[in-house]
Amino acid sequence: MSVPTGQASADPGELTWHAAWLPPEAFRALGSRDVLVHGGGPLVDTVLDEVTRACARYGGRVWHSPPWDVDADLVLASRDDGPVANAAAEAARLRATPAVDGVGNGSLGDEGFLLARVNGVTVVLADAPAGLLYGLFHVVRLGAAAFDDDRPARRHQPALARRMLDHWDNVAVHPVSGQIERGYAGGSIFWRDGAARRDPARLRDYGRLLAACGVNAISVNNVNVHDTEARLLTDRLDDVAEIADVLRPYGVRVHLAVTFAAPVVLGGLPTADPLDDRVRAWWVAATQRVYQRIPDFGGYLVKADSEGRPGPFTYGRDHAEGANLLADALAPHGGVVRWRAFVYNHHQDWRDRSTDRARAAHDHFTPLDGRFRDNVILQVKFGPVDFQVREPVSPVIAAMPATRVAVELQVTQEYTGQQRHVCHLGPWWAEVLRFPPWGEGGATVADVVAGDAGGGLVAVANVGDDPFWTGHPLAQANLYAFGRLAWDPRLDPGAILDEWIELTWLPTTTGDPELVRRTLHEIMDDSWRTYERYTAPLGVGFMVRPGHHYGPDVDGYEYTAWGTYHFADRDGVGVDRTRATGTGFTGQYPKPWSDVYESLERCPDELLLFFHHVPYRHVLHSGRTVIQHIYDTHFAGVEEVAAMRRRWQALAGAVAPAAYERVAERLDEQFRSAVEWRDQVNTYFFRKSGVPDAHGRRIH
Ligand code: GCV
Repeated sequence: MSVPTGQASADPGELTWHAAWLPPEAFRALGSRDVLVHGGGPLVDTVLDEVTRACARYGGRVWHSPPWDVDADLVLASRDDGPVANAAAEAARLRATPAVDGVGNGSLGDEGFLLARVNGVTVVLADAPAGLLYGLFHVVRLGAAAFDDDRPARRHQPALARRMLDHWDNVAVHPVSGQIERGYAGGSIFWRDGAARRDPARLRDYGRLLAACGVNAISVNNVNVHDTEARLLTDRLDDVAEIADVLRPYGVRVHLAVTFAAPVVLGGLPTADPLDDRVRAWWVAATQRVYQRIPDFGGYLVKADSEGRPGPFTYGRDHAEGANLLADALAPHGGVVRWRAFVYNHHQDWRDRSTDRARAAHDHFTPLDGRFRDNVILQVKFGPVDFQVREPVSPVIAAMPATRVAVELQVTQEYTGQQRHVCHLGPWWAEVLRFPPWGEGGATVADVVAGDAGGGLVAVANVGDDPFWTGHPLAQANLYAFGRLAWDPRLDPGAILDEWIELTWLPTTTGDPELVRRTLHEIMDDSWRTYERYTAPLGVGFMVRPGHHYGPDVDGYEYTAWGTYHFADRDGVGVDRTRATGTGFTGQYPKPWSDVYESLERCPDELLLFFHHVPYRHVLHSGRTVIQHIYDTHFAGVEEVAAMRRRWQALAGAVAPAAYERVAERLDEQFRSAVEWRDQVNTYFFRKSGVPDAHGRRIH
């Protein structure tokens, strides 16, 4: 098997995409060493292939057969692979003794590995092939440091067992949502114009990127399952199997988004009622066929009774009955059903102030806690509304102790600049994952979704067929950060960004690596907060243009059926979600947050307008009034984007011209858009409130 390395090329017929975070140069340290690989099976073959290619390029040597006691610099050994490999692993272990002793006891799990360096040998031991693959990529991340000083043995195991990307890719171009719903990086890498793309080289390279950041599952089609995509479950299953075959060597399991109406639209049944025997039999048979074709198929992903999708409500059934129908069909094969909790009324009357979209998931799902089968994962968006740049953590995460819950993030930047703006989301996700739903010192969001008992972390993917994978080259870092945080939510987002920079912007691609690193940090570290500053203020959200969701439109959704988000009038702004006078949403949180959010005094500034309707002259903890905060942050946000642009310009000549130009062009657009946001938001609130800017700056 040969693995492409994704280089941009002027030569037609050559690979035409950039290498993202695994250019050949990233393997230099490893590839110039003597390496021993022990173990068998497709994933170990992948390890061997990676090592072989790196060594061919950089002058190292590889062994994959006896003698086991060869004098290698790096030993990658599987402990579970029969007596021969065990003998090899034992030799490796002995070489690393005493470092491995003690730490090496007990299982390393399906994906864990142990790394040590003793007496000039770096040793990676794993109990399962996937562990060896992740161990290999860890060594790549360490670069030359993996071969420096002795290193005490350390166990590396993922905190979250399930680390998944959902592609909202359509097989057929949809008249409204296009080839990828909320896709900002060109076409799909899986599908084009109604057909499978059959581009295994690119897919394999993608699988490699995913494995190298820790992602182990993927769904290959949009949760809004249209007619063509529905058939992936039946007569177009071969298309899915081909993708699974390519991604399998990188430990990535394929899932499918399915329509709840499949028995009707595909099976010709008169109903999709989950309690109807014919419907049950249809799902059992369809699922059997899937597993015959794809034995390690991951399972189904379902968006039901949500934004017009079919679901159990049509038949007077609840979501536990709906999810369990699919769970029963999947259970004999070890599959899971990922059932989305994104259920809300999108036919609201804006005049009715009691309807609150933020409440909906909790209202619908918490009464069902304990009724879902074990192989149901309830997939909950991280916030109660919809992937805004700032939201509180969804109360559902803390309210379903008897249900396996997964948290869903949005790597694709639908509401965070659509990959035209730099908005590095690692710091935001780290904050969400570390949030303690039951109060400081208690379990965190990451704890809820961790391990086999948890549903893990899921994100909507941001990749397309763009040469830079993600449209904006710097948006790659969001995908990388997602994978790394899903592996270990305690990682420091700044350190993750460093990893990405070191793996991606290698010395061979720049004349001045230190300048590049410093500049990327200066541009990216705080870019999420910068984006927040020049867009919707203080947690209020959704001031975007309806439909495509790009650019400002303060009242865009205010009087629509989709929900009302700021209630601004001449006196004040914000949504009253208190129990005392509002929608009662604060009551969905456990203490202390139900009290913190209820209280005008204790509510954190950044979420104030999510929970409270306040006068413009309300004074924040920061000491500023709400209206002055709006003005100040919008002026500051634009200044920050101007600084980003200047900083990037200093890299002209220091990075590859294609990447330089792409980022420069996007920063120009980000600046234009930030000015538009600033002027529309400031003008809107100046006109509503009549309160002048304390600093006398120009507001139109
Ligand atoms: C796939 C938001 C997006 C929709 C998306 C939906 C979802 O509303 O705008 O495009 O649909 O979320 O998460 O299902």
